[in-house]
Amino acid sequence: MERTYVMVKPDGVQRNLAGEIISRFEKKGFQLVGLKLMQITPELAGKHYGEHEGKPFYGELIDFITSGPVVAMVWQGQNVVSVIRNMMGKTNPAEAAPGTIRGDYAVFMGNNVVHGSDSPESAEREINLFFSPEELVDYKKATDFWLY
Ligand code: RTP
Ligand code: MG
Repeated sequence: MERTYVMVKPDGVQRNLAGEIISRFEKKGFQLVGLKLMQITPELAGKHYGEHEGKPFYGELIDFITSGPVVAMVWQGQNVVSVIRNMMGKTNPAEAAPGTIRGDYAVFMGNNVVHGSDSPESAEREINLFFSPEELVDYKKATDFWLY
């Protein structure tokens, strides 16, 4: 079953949106398999956002993502990577459609409340970066039959 790395960013935690964001993915029918509140170090931030090193917004991005605690999560389900990206909305909240998380709760590119892996390959890399295998829980849900 496909998995993705999702994170409520520091602005989302400060604005008490963690529960709302988790709730959307739960109601959609995805399964939570890993969850923790953590403070990202500059070193981990550099690894996570390595693809953006050298870009003009890189410094601000690292400062922002290390500015307060984040809620790190792993979600599982069919096509979970692309479906969660769609539920998040466009990177720039000003362009994100109403009904998406960024469309409903954010206005500014730098503070867009949520992260989700952009491909299954990124998901595997990011899950390994943020979670050890023992932190991920493999379990059956009684409702599996009613989903998908
Ligand atoms: P994320 O990785 O944070 O989930 O966001 P994303 O995939 O939608 O966007 P990405 O291209 O990976 O960019 C990472 C974060 O960098 C900031 N950004 N600023 N000023 C700019 O042109 C610009 N481009 C990107 C955003 O905060 C974005 O979430
Ligand atoms: Mg990205």
